[in-house]
Amino acid sequence: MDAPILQQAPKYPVFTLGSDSPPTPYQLLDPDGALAVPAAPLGDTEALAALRAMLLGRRFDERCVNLHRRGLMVTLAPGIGQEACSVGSVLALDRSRDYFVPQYREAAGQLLHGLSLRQAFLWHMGSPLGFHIPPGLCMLPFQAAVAGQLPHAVGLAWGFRLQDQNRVVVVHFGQVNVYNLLLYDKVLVTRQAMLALQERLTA
Ligand SMILES: Cc1ncc(C[n+]2csc(CCOP(=O)(O)OP(=O)(O)O)c2C)c(N)n1
Repeated sequence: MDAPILQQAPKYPVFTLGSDSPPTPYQLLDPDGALAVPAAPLGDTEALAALRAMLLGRRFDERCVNLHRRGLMVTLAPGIGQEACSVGSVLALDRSRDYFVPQYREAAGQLLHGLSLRQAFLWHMGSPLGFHIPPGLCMLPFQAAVAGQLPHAVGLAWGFRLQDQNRVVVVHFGQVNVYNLLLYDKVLVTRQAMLALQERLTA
């Protein structure tokens, strides 16, 4: 993919942590499958490519679940039912320079962003080779430690900004990640890293 497909991102509702009101879902389709917005954000070709990527992710996860049930895989966190989240965000990226930072349920998006099926399978088989990111692939490896990917993604984005590089970093995380980030060690690690960097920059 040479250029971002979504030239103009739709305005998503912002959910403030601790707020009483639940977030308003952003819906493109109504429960009957009819278009709920005036115009489709993707053309037919782009929508088909997205669907293909989602189906590849679904087949990959289903195959992994089967192998896992037969004891042939180790850690497994399938993304079945949430393929659109990772595929949608990857569609907005320029694969040659923007980074995709996954947690562990984003196989569909990772495959679309350029991860090979072999590499994806290797990780689930417990091979350290699964963590090797080939040169040119703008992606960090899967992350099993909840919220561990967040400081990495922030550091990456910050580094690009300091170097005036016009690159986007997208990071995925689940609901519990937010609490891990706020309550546990990650916030301390991130804060410490930020302070150390600030010190170096102002020295
Ligand atoms: C640092 C850390 N603490 C605890 C766990 C155990 N653990 C594995 S998955 C998980 C829940 C994560 O939930 P969420 O962030 O909502 O993502 P989901 O798996 O539901 O997609 C926890 C607590 C872990 N992997 N890492």
